[in-house]
Amino acid sequence: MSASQPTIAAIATAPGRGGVGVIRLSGKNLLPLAQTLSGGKTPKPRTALYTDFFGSDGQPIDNGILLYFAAPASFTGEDVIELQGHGGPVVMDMLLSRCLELGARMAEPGEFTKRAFLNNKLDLAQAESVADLIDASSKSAARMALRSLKGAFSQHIHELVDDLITLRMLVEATLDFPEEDIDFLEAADARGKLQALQGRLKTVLASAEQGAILREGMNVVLVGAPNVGKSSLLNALAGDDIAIVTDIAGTTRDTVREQITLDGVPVHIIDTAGLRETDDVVEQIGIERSRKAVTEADVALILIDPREGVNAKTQAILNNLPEGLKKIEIHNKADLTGEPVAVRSDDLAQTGADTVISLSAKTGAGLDLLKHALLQEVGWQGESESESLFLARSRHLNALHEAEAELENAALCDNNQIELFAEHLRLAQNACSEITGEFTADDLLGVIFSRFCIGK
Ligand SMILES: Nc1nc2c(ncn2[C@@H]2O[C@H](COP(=O)(O)OP(=O)(O)OP(=O)(O)O)[C@@H](O)[C@H]2O)c(=O)[nH]1
Ligand SMILES: [Mg+2]
Repeated sequence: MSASQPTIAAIATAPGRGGVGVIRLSGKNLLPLAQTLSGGKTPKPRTALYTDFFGSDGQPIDNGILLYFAAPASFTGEDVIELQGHGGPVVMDMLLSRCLELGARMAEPGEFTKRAFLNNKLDLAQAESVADLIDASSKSAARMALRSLKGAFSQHIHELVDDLITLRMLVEATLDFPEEDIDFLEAADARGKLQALQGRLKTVLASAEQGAILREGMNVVLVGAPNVGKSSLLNALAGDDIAIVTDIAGTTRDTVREQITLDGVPVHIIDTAGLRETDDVVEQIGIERSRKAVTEADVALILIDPREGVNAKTQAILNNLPEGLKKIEIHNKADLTGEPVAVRSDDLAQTGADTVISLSAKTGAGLDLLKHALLQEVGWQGESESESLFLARSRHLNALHEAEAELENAALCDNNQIELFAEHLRLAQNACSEITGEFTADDLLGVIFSRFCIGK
């Protein structure tokens, strides 16, 4: 990185009060700043220095621990200072202002990690896993993010890229000696090697797809006519009285959101106002929000009372469901209707759903069937495999799919299309390298790091 990078500073701990608050600085040649702040002491690298932190008037602002990491042996690869003071918002603000006075500027979101990436301390997939670890919403997600941070995902990508490079070298060598190209693809077993590569890519992709489910979770929306038991089902799934339940149609007026975890997979459930024509202004707004929630969902649970079947109200809802939305038809109130609690065949479906489940939100009978069906809808194969999964982002999946398509194109080339064969391999390699950031446009970096929190 160029020498002109300014010193950056940020409060690294969460806002609010805490026992300890940390301010982090990164830049070039920070020793003089450390000396000024600590009133003339010279910190030794990687050694805790207990000191007062002084203001410009020579008065202490706070006291605590100063840690100094000399470049390049630091998180960012630059000089890094951490000030561990008392974790109150006022003290932290005063300390931060003092750092700015001494020449630092406020760090942008993710800027520390971005510098670590630009100084080759982390590759891009590792940098992203820093944010994933902080944002992890389940233990398995946190475990996977940490494994990616330590380079497990990158390692698999590097191995793919290495194999691609080996195959490319082989092919490109042939391009230099055109008289040999007649049966080259057979002679050098280029096709066999390509097939092996395709197999490995497939394995990585499968792990990444499962990991993406854990990372993104799924959005489930409850829809249906008033009074069918949507809120009751939300409460049953959450195991808590989140939403108000009454026998008055139109009880739920606003969308109610709740997150649960099924087998480690975060599931965001949205209960909606039963869509119906109404003069009530508040309910109308709620219904509008319901419509919006539906557009963000992965899976819709369509609740009906099988005694009524798909009535006009339900039909109106069905007409407005987006194409491609996965649907499960729920026959609720099984305790009243006498339908056996079961997953039933989809030719019974009155709503075009893939699956029909009879259950009772009130007694909880059949809830396990629903939970299982939800995990199946998103393709989750079970927590037991999570040790080999990668907490992939859609960016990673897209790149892997692109590489997969290029390898397929390469496989289609015949013996006199070796240049084309080589070109597809090159494109596949570029796609893989996008994941680790060796081949990534600057604007993409901007997008990735801007989603971090400040101070990281
Ligand atoms: N017996 C029985 N009653 C149920 C069941 N599920 C819901 N109910 C009752 O049906 C009524 C309506 O339930 P809600 O959960 O409020 O229905 P809703 O679909 O959220 O209704 P709106 O918010 O008005 O659209 C309440 O009296 C519930 O106790 C069930 O499985 N069995
Ligand atoms: Mg309700």
